[in-house]
Amino acid sequence: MTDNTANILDSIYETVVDGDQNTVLSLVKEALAIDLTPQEILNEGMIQAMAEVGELFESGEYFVPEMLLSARAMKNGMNYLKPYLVDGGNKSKGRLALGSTRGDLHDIGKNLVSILMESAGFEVIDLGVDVPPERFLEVVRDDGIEVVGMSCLLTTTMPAMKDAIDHLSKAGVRDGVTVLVGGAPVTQDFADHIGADHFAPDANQAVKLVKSLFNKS
Ligand code: B1M
Repeated sequence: MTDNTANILDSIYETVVDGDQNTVLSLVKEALAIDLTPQEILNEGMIQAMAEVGELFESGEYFVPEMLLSARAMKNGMNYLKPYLVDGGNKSKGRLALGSTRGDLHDIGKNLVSILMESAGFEVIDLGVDVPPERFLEVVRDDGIEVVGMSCLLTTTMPAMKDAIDHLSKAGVRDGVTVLVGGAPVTQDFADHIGADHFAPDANQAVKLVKSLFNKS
């Protein structure tokens, strides 16, 4: 990595931490112009910056408004990168639904999973945030979705993942659907405990997993 590329990634990192959504956009454009890949920009610039924002919040230096500004800056950059990640010519390799579980308003990780799934050729039904168990059931039963991804970022919304899975079981559709869970507080142990089929620690692993699922079927 040259000084120039390292500097620009550092600047992207800092502008996301500062929540400066306009500067982040011009820096992302600059980074692409000097041939940094969208993945490098995301992973080494923006995602790492959000981890620092979390630490600043935890230590009492940042409050919700600052977190929101950083989230907006990250989303701005991510949206700009989307066309560089998604291959519009791809024929759908399979469909899945994604949502942040009930009570959870965090959607950056879920959106990243969604963008990378689309870039890998999958069709994504984005259920949004604060998704109740009934909505997960609806998309399985009424839209014939066989792979459902659930994301959560709060320890307090983790039980909602179990509720959603239990709801699928009670409705008698659990055997026909593969449930993938992820999000910062989620672990493989937790996934096993709530009866999810798979856990992915990040968006890339989630894509790998879904590719393997659809290749099998
Ligand atoms: Co919130 N927040 N937040 N927040 N926030 C966290 C999660 C927190 C860890 C911050 C902290 O204290 N360090 C903390 C949770 C603590 C806990 O539960 N133990 C927290 C809190 C407390 C809160 C509020 C309660 C604050 C308050 O109001 N007092 C509140 C709750 C709102 C609610 O949801 N009901 C709240 C609000 C917000 C904002 C709205 C301001 C904003 C979200 C904006 C948005 O998403 N549109 C926000 C933000 C930005 C954060 C942090 C700083 C960043 C999250 C993020 O976007 N990360 C976060 C701190 C942190 O995570 N360290 C924090 C970047 C993103 C790419 O990572 O989502 O983890 P992540 O996704 C990763 C993996 O987890 C994985 O892939 C991605 C990487 O490739 N992944 C999956 C995610 N989903 C997946 C699904 C999969 C597979 C992989 O398969 C389906």
